[in-house]
Amino acid sequence: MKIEDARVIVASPGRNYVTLKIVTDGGIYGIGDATLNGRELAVASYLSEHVVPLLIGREAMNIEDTWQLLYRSAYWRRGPVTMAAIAAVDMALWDIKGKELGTPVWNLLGGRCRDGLLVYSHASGRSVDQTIEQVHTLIAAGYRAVRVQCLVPGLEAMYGVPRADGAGDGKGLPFVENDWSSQAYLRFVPTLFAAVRDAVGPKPALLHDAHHRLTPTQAGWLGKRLEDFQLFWLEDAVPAEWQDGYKILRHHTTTPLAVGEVFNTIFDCDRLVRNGWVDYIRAAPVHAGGITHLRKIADYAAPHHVKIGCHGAGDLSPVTMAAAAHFGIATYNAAIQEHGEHSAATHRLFPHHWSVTDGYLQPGDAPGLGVDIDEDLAGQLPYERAYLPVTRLEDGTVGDW
Ligand code: GCO
Ligand code: MG
Repeated sequence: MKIEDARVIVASPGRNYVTLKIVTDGGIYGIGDATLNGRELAVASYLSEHVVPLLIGREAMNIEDTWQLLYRSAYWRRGPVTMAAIAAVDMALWDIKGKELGTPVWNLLGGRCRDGLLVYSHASGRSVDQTIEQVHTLIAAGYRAVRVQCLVPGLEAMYGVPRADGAGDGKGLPFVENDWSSQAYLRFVPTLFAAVRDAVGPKPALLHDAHHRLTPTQAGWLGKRLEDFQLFWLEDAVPAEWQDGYKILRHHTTTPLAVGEVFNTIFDCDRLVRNGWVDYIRAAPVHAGGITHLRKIADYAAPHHVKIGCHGAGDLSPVTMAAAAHFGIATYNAAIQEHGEHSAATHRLFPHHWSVTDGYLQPGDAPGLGVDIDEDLAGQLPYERAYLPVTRLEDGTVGDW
């Protein structure tokens, strides 16, 4: 079965998504997500200018061979743009293989090894009371795990919290800069978790995302103060370009640590995993080379007691959620999956068989990935330039978003 055509579809049902559709000579097609939030067109052009010409005429069933060819032939290996492009091809080829063989991708990955994949959703309030209310609402809706973010008193806007006018937390907007104070944040977060634990009791899993803003010693201070509230994890406490930051952090707290939504290969995870400096790797199928490469990361992590909890924010398309669902139901050390919100228009654009019931993600039984794209609708939703924000520290220097 040869690849006959491949095309890149960029559509914006409220935010931009980049999708690759690969069509075979037998008419079977597969789709893959290539969305890199804020840099979408770089991946779209990498795909259409450099990758698609290499795909035409290739055997569609040889996923590993195509993966290796795209990875090695570039010479300039790794990086988010390259790896998101390879990921899209990889997902589309798994989708095609499943359709050709008439079976869901999870079956091709070894079959189910759990009943459902635990998911976490987001509670994000502008006050502690509002945040607690959202945690209660999510638990009532069946979620067993909730990420808790709340606006730090004194700040106007921050990561993970809706703006004062009710809009998203700054993502998908023209470029904005928000003020940031790590000191105010550090003072506040332990009081937030004391209040939330008090309100919900010991059972619900609570998570928190520090979004790469702290130094190792600041993060150690925070992690230590959160120990009594038994977080499921503290995410991205420090940026991980310098992995030894996690070594320092690890020695200051027993709060479980998660990192890796910005990782794109196994090399980003290597020292963290090998040295046991983190508990969870958050690489996602879309940014870490697809199902093929994510499986290798998971297999490397497993004997080191490191689990996988894939990134799944709303800027990763429902195609990635499908890939994560198939991966997670069939991968022994997949522990949890983020379930970010998609707009109603996004669900319409990407009809899918995956679903979340009773706090668990189910991939469904449709052949392939069980997800599609409505190309007519995509044609009516043109790309809109959008940026992620940055922060400014009190003295005016640029901080981490
Ligand atoms: C998360 C992430 C996201 C990222 C976003 C960037 O944990 O869900 O931190 O919210 O900020 O995906 O595009
Ligand atoms: Mg995050």
